[in-house]
Amino acid sequence: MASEHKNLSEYQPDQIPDGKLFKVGIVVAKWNSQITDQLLQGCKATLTEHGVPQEQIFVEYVPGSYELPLGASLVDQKHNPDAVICLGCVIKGSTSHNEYINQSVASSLMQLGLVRRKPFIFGVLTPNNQEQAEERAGGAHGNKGVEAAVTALEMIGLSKKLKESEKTIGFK
Ligand code: RBF
Repeated sequence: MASEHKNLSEYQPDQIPDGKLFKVGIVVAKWNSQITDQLLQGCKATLTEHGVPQEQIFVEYVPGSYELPLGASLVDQKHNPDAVICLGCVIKGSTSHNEYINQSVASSLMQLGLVRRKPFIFGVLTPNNQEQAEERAGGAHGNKGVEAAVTALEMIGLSKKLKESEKTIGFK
């Protein structure tokens, strides 16, 4: 799966639902903050461009990416947003810590999404080095924070559309 060939930062804005009634939580890891700050900037700018009001975006910070799922769950409990976007950057080191962190974060966010029936977006970079991280945080490969925001908007749109259609099935 070569993500370098898929740059969702170049998406079709007219196909993204209007976010003026959407509430979105964002949880940001402080590790590699030079990178995660860029992801956050791209993410917030994209939500705002698509109409999500500033006061309906809730940003919280956690120490590292491993803490993202719990942070996301706490934000969900506090604000009941339509989606929670998790932003982090786990750079591969000389030990396998990155694999443990990435796998547990990915599977925990998937579980949260299925249990809570709302999107918990995996916006975690998993680069081999700093250069690859920079390329994906506003560099040659776009900004994955933008992509995380677009994914959240699309998934909220889908969820609202399906919930709306549920209401119209059956006797009136
Ligand atoms: N957190 C990150 O978000 N990115 C990292 O690159 C990262 N590297 C780590 C490397 C090691 C060896 C350890 C022990 C932790 C690292 N963490 C990293 C922090 C981790 O996500 C978490 O905050 C701590 O393990 C405390 O639970």
